[in-house]
Amino acid sequence: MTFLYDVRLACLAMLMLALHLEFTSAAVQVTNLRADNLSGADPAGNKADGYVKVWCNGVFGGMTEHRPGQTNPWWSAEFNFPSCEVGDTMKLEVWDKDTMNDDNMFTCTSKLESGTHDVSCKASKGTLYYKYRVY
Ligand SMILES: [Ca+2]
Repeated sequence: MTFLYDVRLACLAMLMLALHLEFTSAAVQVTNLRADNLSGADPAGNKADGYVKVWCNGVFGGMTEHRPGQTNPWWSAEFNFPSCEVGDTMKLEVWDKDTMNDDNMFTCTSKLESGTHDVSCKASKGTLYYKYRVY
């Protein structure tokens, strides 16, 4: 019986550890990135080859995949910031991929509030939408 009890205790300890890791692995999560009416940064009115770079409190979280020639792109990439929290600043830059030098089309910043939020950021070269969740 003592052995069985120890196994149960070990399982409980592992479960608690797993839950702890789950909660601390993503303090802020950014998902559901998409954009409307993106216009290319190049002359001659070409379509944008959009992608997005994401920062939280100055920490670079990575970038989305490219969406070549799309005016209303969406991105499947998700971003996690373990050390970000309420009050920190989220920054997203929308870029147009080019052969030589990529163009920064516009930048969106917002101060993080608790809970889950759908954010839209309208600029002259398009509108960016994303969702973030503070854990
Ligand atoms: Ca381009």
